[in-house]
Amino acid sequence: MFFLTLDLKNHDYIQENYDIYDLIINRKALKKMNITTLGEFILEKQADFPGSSGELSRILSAIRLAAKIVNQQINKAGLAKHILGAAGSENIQGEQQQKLDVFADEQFIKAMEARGVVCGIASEENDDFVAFESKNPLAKYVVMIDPLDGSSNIDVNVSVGTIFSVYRRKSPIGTEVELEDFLQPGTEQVAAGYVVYGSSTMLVYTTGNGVNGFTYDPGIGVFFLSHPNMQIPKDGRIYSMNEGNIHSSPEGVKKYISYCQENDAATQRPYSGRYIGSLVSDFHRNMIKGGIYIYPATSSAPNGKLRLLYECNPFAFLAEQAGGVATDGNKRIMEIQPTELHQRVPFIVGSKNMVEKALSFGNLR
Ligand code: AHM
Ligand code: MG
Repeated sequence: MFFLTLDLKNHDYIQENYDIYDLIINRKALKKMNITTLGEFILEKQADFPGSSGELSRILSAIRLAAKIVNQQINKAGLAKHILGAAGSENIQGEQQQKLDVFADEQFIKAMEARGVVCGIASEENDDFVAFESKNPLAKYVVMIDPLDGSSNIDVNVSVGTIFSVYRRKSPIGTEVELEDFLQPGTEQVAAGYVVYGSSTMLVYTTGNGVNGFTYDPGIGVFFLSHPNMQIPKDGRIYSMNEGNIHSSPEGVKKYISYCQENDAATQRPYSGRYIGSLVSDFHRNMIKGGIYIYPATSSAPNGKLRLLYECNPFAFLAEQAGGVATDGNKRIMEIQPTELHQRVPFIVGSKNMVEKALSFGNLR
């Protein structure tokens, strides 16, 4: 039995008892209340494409499932490390404790493989892509994933995230996937999204028709549509960069950051500096409030730090779908032809007018 407390009028909580079966058969009631679950939303969108095979829907469902499992583990990370695992490296069941990024990687890969809907997956955690001897030899999609971005933040109880994107394979269906299936420019993405494990857990994704965000209710294990048709404000007052790198950043970045810090009442400067150091959280905040995120080339990371395939392309797709801009300083991120799986690029993403202003200083990379 699950206890769901939904206010039928305000979407606030009131005392109502549902079990999961009630929740399923009461879809019509939820619709009347204007409440949509992620599962319903995926199916509704699939119905917009008559004749669709449903594979993409099943990929999104697999991501949803793995995200719930990862979310549950992240929420008890402090317990596992400091309390349950205090006696040694084993947890209370006597199992070896795993690093959460390895755990997350396994969950997403398992969920994809089990559903037989993708023919391969490339993960930031692994040197090479994994080819599935698929249960479905006709599987036509590949997935790129950063299973737990910013995982060093877990030790200090700061939000982390999962980032994913989906492409159609290039090599013939029925054959084993090849590197070229993964080395596609971001313009070829079919879907992209992220999960932010924060003060609430949210899943935000696009399939190229806008961006929608869903908030997780842990009490009943369901994501609800909470942020329909997300748009990044065209202007913002937040800049987000690891300023410890400023002296080794390109001249254009130095000038733009100085511009952000100047006093100017007309443009409401200085802007606020906000850097969580957890890309998913920094991006998510800027999506909602408006802002710019910059990770430039630096002396210690001459091509930037962030990975084109697992981090920059999915966020570029989401940003553009929400009215924002993503560039490496010279070129639209999504038009870069990848040459290797773990390729890094300088990354500037966010509110359209802010990114364009940054570009106007030139020499950003
Ligand atoms: P990771 O993929 O190894 O977790 O690194 C990516 C993270 C991003 O979440 C974050 O924006 C960036 O690294 C922070 O880097 P830095 O500590 O150099 O500012
Ligand atoms: Mg990462």
